[in-house]
Amino acid sequence: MAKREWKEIRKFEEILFEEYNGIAKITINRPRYRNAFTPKTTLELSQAFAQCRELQRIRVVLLTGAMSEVPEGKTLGDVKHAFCSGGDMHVKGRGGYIDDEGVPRLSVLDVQMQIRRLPKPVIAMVNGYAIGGGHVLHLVCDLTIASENAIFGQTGPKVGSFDAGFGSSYLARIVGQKKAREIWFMCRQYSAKEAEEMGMVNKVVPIEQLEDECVSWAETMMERSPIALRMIKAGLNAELDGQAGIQQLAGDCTMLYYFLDEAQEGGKAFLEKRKPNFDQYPQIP
Ligand code: S0N
Repeated sequence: MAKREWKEIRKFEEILFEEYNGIAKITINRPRYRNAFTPKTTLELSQAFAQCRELQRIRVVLLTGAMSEVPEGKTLGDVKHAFCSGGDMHVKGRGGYIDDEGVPRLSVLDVQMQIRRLPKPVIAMVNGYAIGGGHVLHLVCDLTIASENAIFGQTGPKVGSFDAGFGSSYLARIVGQKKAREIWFMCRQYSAKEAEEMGMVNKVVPIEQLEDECVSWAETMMERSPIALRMIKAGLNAELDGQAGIQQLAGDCTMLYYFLDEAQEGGKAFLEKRKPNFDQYPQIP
């Protein structure tokens, strides 16, 4: 693995938020619990994704989980790691995951929406277990690159939870209805290779090469037109997200329209108390 200096963007308690050459890396940092998320983790994830949207220098985001400690004499591949094992069972209560004020929350849903709506590519860098709500998190990312040791699966019906939103319907769009039902009804675990064959994973690499591979994909996408990528992401979402998806795509069209003289003319004419002259602009067939 190439040695690269990730620089901290902001300090959090349960995640790491770093950047390197235009790439942000968000790491769920609870390896003791296989990177299960609490309401604090999801709040911090939301804040980091919001900042990724604002920071113009950030072009691609990687989402991953902190690696477990590797004892002396062992290699990365000898040890179990996790991307994310879903909601933290220690704080699962009535109505959701209980935050420090005693309020039940399902705030990972907000994080899922933020990832989908972020106008920049998000790569899930899956370095181990992607289970339960952790599996949904990788699904909603634009791309998934996994290490050979990664394991994918759902546990909901075994442990008293379910995600019938993106975790089911978007899963079915990717792997098909029969397979999606198998994944949820049977609660089996699948290897990275099987996940790749199902179309849930873009590429599988040895764990030592995982970050290099993700950075290389990010760097390739950074050579592409950001607005082209943004519009493609919005279009792919719109096909599935109904009016909410059209709103997102239409919003991007409005942004582009505001760059035109034709749009500026309307506002200028209003302020100058005259009739707008839209005839001066080309009417392309
Ligand atoms: C990941 C698994 C398979 C790893 O197994 P392994 O390697 O044998 O490790 P363990 O010994 O099991 O784990 C090591 C330590 O980590 C703790 N731990 C693991 N996962 C969790 C977790 N999710 N919560 C809390 N602790 C966890 C272990 O307990 C162990 O600790 P110690 O050493 O003290 O024993 C395996 O760990 C596993 O199967 N984990 C559970 C996976 C799971 O079922 N996750 C929850 C699934 N449900 C959700 O994610 C809920 C989603 C949800 O609620 C939702 C639905 C719709 C809309 C919104 C939401 C929402 O979440 O907000």
